[in-house]
Amino acid sequence: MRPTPFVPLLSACLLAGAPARAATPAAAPEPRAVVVAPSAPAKPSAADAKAFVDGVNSELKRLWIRSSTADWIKATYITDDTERNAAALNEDVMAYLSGAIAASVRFDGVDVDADTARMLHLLKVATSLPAPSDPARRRELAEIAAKLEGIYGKGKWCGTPVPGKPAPRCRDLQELEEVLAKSHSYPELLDAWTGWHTISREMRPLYTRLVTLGNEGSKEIGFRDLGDLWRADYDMPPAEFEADVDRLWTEVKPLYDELHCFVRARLQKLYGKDKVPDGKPIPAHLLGNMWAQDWSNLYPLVEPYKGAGSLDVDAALKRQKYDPVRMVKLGEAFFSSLGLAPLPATFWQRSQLVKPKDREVVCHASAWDVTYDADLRVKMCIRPTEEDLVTIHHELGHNYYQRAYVHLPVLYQDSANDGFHEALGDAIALSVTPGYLKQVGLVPSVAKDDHGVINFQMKKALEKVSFLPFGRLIDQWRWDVFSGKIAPDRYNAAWWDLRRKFQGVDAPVARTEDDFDPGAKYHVPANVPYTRYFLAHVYQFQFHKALCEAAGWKGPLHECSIYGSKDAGKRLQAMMELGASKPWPEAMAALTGTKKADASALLEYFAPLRAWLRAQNAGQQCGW
Ligand code: X8Z
Ligand code: ZN
Repeated sequence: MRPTPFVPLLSACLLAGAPARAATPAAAPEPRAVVVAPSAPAKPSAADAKAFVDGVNSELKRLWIRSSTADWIKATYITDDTERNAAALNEDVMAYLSGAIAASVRFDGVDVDADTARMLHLLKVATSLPAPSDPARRRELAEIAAKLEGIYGKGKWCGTPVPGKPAPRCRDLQELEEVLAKSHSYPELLDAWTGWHTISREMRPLYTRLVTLGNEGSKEIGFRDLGDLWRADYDMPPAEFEADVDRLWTEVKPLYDELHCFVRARLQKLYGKDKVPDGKPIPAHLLGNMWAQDWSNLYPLVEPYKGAGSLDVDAALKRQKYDPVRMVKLGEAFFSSLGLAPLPATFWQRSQLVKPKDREVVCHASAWDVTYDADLRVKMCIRPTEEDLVTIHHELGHNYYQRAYVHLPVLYQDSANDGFHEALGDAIALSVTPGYLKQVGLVPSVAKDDHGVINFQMKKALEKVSFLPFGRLIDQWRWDVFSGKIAPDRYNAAWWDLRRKFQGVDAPVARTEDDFDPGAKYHVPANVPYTRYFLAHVYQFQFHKALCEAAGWKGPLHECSIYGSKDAGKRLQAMMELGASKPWPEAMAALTGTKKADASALLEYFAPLRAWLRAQNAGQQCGW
């Protein structure tokens, strides 16, 4: 599925630009470029098939530019009008794709060249939300998709009114996230967590309908259900892909379990065993993040050796008065040091880097190429924090990737698989080491002793290792919802079953089927497939290791920074330029020399911390 940026229907976070896979809608009426067979259906030739995909590439590009333009406007200015406008243009894309996919069936069995065959396949998986061919149902689906993302973007928690007291101030997600990140007051955390989880209740009927209509659209183009379609975009049979994801999860789970055990013990000290019991999942609101997917904010609480290595980048950013533009320039400078060309002037004119005060926007970060023509943009609401600095590198990774494959036909304007798109910028951010931060003046010194190393590793593990089960479970829930294994009357209960099972995290208060907690996570209402991030958390360490080797690095993996290495930049560029033109194992080999996804680089990176955690946890009752 296409990575695309944002769009509601689209897949991804990288939105725009990448049109395709996964998302987009399509144009309306008769697919202009699709040649409909005349009455006597002569067997088409390979040349006919090639002409067909050429036509699809040009028509899709036209339609995607229109829809991603409307999506950009909507995401940066949510109103009923921009929502309706975006839905209409996405509906056009949906219509076009349905027609083009149906028309492509006539080339089944034709002996076409490799590129044509690949593009015919990519066309079928080009959207993460195929619509039914019935126009009324298609329109309904496009409207629901736009509406769901809007509900999330506008979400606010206005507190529980207390009779006789002034109404509490309404808070948006950013403000509530700030509470989750900073507060150690149990009731304050609980209020912010439960408050945010009220915004998604109204999504439930809309989401249920999206599932029905998305499944219908998927069946029409030959998939069992929408999850089957999502899993078909990895150059292997869907069942093999699932097995591969499970293999990776099994490889990394023991490391997660050690981290979970250590963090739970520290939380018990702070909140007491009545709140954080032995041998039980951790309450989800205590992990420093609204979704318990990134525990970096717990670092001050779990810092292994007080003060060893000064890693307070937040304080340095604030002290040095970094504004959003300067933070993005710092990210750009990293990519420039690898020999990649600077961002275009239009990036600075067109991006949304600061949260506008006068209107509703979707703050969830995304990177776009709105016109599939290196019209690169980032949409964020940047705050001066280390977390946002890392996200900036993540988003710029999308933008540099988009630019590298811009010369390709639009069906190839995507990453090798969606995990590649998500891994790129993260791999670069792994080079934001204490040594690099010192070089740019964001930490005063680098502690190279064992204590400094363990502290730095803990910080990285809180960000990366904590994420792994979350990345694994979101689509498990959706795959099961799409297949019907999870029925609507168990949406919420099944969600918490998975969160307990994979993350060892539980809801802090009883939940019911009036709640719709999956909708409180952006990618569910925005319909962005999520396994990509799980893959990316594995791939990024493989990429990092390969780039470090290209840069001639000889030391431990966690100390390597490729900053300034033109050789690493060349290796990266060569992989990115392939876009989606080759099956992903070939792109993996171009960068890393191996065709497989493999968690060994991640485990190598965290080896010092893992040994340390094991010793710390000795004698503890780990697990849940
Ligand atoms: O959605 C994102 C990016 C945009 S593609 C900001 N991420 C996932 C999330 O926030 O849940 C990056 C990490 C995982
Ligand atoms: Zn991303």
